[in-house]
Amino acid sequence: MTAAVARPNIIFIVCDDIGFADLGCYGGRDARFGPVSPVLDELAARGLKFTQGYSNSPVCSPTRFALMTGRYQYRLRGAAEEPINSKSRGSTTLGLPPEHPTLPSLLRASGYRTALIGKWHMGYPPSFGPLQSGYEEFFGPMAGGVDYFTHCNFTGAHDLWRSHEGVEEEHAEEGYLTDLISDHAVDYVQRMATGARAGKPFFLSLHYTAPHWPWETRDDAALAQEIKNNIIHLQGGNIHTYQRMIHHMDEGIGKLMATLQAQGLSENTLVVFTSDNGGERFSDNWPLVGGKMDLTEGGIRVPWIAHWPAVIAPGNCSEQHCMTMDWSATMLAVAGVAADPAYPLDGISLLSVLQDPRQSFKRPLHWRMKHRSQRALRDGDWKYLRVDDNEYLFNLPSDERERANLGPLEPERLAAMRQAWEEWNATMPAIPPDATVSLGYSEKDMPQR
Ligand SMILES: [Ca+2]
Repeated sequence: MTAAVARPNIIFIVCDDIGFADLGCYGGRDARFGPVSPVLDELAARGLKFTQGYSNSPVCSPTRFALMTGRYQYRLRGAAEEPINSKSRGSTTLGLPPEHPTLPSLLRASGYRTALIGKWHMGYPPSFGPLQSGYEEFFGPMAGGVDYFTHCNFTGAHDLWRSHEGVEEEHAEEGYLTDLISDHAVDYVQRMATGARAGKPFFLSLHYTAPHWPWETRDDAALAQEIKNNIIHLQGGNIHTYQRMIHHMDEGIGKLMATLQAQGLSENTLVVFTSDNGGERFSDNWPLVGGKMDLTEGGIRVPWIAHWPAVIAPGNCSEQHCMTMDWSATMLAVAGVAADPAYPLDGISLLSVLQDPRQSFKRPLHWRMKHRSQRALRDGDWKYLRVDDNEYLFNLPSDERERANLGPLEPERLAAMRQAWEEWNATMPAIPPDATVSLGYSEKDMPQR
């Protein structure tokens, strides 16, 4: 970064369970009503789009631990839950430990204003919560999934919160959650604008629950009453509702971008958009296979869009390999903030790629899941994958769909990648025996491919 560019504001947008090809700019089909994501498509056109970017996990809360810490989530007990579920309310172990340095705590200590608007999903107060982990402000749910109208979680408990005098308090507010989150984000930027123009930048985590179940659009308040005891909503939904839910979020991001423009902040605000994991039952993950909970590409390859007119040239595409925690490192780098030496980052900054998309660097990426004993290593063109007791080797540029297993043709390469994965895994804590796996549905509920 040149000295002429002041430290940017940062808005990091994470949506929930979107598929690799749900957005128009990633090849998604139009909906009946037209383009699904015109705002995000324009953001990509005016910014930088990554085609080989990943989430740290194929499921919600582990990815969020990696985002917050800039480290492989396997280092923390709470992140071993696949995912944290509502039964963990009251737990003193299943959450993000408040003493752990985080992306917002490090930015805040360096002078940033910080807020989380949207989903937390890393443990419940009083032991855990966003205000204990670096955010000055919070509005949103603590759980992994809540109804868009009743704001109740899977157990039926009301789960909408806000910050009040430095602590999280339960908060009732009527409205469609996607719109509430957008409105609170717009309000936050308006309140921070004067300070931001005077050299006090802000970091806003904008964590939509959309397009996660239940399958409700802005017009479905009556449906929310019908399914209030069953928000996983296995008997409902369709691609049309699903696309509308994404569109509602896209509209909100449009309002936010217009607010940045009106406040004179759009030039030097880094806006990043991604998903916490791959797509769920109504998602389009084309051309990838699998989805949420899978280490096949459909579970972990996600959209990554970065928009920052002061630094990022418009209209480019990057094939740089990266995962969620690399973006944590990137945000610290653009703010000129060092990690805590006692908690060195596993993430690597992508700032050089943002500045010049022709740049790229070698970036091996590792994953593991208790669910089905999965493991994966992406290294260059190659991917080593294990699911249950089966091992595979894929050449991703020639076979993104992971159908042509080259393991039998290249046993030495497979063995070398297995060895590399095991050497990495030996540097991580073991998977705790009592870690839980929670599946939303199985083949009893709907046929699998
Ligand atoms: Ca998710």
